[in-house]
Amino acid sequence: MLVKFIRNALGLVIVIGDVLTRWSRVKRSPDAQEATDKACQSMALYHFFGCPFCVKVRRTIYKLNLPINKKSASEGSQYRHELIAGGGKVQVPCLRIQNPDGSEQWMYESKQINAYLRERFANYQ
Ligand SMILES: N[C@@H](CCC(=O)N[C@@H](CS)C(=O)NCC(=O)O)C(=O)O
Repeated sequence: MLVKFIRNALGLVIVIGDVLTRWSRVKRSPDAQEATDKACQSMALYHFFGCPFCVKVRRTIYKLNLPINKKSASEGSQYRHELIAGGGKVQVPCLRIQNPDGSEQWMYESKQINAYLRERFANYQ
């Protein structure tokens, strides 16, 4: 109970710190942003609100100006079941990527997700 409270309080502090230190985000031409928006429709981020690893990925998503759908995987959420069914475990952040051939990739690890997003959207300017 106390541990949960401390964890939630710390999470809130991290989220507030994140929001207060978000500077500029990538600006694209209307055509490039449209292509970006379309590409993002094939992705979803499973996350917890106060998880520091999720904050790290959400910051990258914000900076790269990516309208990726965010799904809370907290206890009791329907998306938690989606995450387990698709990815195989409850660990966040997890990026679901739908490939053009219909197959899905469930990418865990904040470092890998950030590297993937930076590389994939580097040329969407
Ligand atoms: N190495 C992972 C760590 C991710 C991690 O530890 N996430 C925690 C939340 S902060 C988690 O999913 N825990 C499972 C749970 O709480 O059920 C990363 O960088 O993404």
